[in-house]
Amino acid sequence: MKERLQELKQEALVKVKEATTLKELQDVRVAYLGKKGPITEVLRGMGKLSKEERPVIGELANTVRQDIASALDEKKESIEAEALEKQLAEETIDVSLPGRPAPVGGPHLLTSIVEEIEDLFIGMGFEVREGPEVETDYYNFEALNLPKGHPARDMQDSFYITEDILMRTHTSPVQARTMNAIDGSKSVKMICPGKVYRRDTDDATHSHQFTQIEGLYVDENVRMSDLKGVLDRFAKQMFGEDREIRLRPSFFPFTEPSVEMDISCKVCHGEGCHVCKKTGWIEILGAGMVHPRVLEMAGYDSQKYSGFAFGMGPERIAMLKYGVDDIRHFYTNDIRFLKQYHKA
Ligand code: 2U9
Repeated sequence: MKERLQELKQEALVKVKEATTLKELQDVRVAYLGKKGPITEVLRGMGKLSKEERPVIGELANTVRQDIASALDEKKESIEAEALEKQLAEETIDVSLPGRPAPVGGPHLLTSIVEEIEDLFIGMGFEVREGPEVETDYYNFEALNLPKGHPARDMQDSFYITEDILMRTHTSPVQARTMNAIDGSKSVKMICPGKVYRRDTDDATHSHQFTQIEGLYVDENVRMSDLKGVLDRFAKQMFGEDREIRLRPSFFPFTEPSVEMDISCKVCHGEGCHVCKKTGWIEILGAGMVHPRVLEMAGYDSQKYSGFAFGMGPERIAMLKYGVDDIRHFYTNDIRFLKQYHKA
């Protein structure tokens, strides 16, 4: 029996040595140390042995079991260590490799232009105010001298939500609300940028939703020459110090007198070219002195207070400044278009 046990031990140790995977190792464990294995078999046959032999063989059988078990454990550790080593080698990262650049975005052209215009007017003492895009008929029309029956209130031209509520068609209600809130006793010097809505069919120069920046300055003794000075500074700072402005008579229900402002054409310097349609001038914005009725409706004494107002479309400003030929570029967000205006 001694020999049989020694033989089994040698056999088992060879198989442990030969095993290369954890699965093979487990098979060896089951084959030699399992309940149905040869060592258990030997132990079972011990009943037939003499009293003297029994403890000797019992001890030997246990030693053999333990030797095989420790050989199995050692081998298991070495197979696991080898696997880990291999995994680490495969997953090695070359920290000296250059990084992959992450794409960097930038502000939308329209955002940049609006901020540039805001900064410019902040520099002249204007505050930036915002207001609701869903407006009441009163603030969008009535308070701006567009009484019931006025053609601009046509259902066909605006997005009405109810008979009395609509998407604002200009940012002027923000100014009307501000003037109302301070109850005609203080000066107002503000600009309001924001989205406006009109029922237009979209094309290269029209959009059903676009941006406006309007300005308002109300105080005692505000004159047309103040308006001209502010707009001249705006035009020069925005388009270049060599630009001239001119004011042409126009009409808006909320201003009287009303004007439209042109800037001299940079391409032909007033000679006339395709950009300025041979006139030498390019239309930029509308403006005027706030209509006394608008001042009165907001609670101001129009004998004591006067004001100027202006309105422009930043899309148009950006189109002229950068030669963009289609207003839809601002809203379709083609990255190839937008990327051109990301500052480095
Ligand atoms: C109040 C009083 C007067 C705002 C003004 C314009 C002239 C104007 C257009 C320019 C191009 C709109 O973006 S556009 O389509 N705007 O010409 N806007 S005066 O006048 C006001 C505003 C508020 C209380």
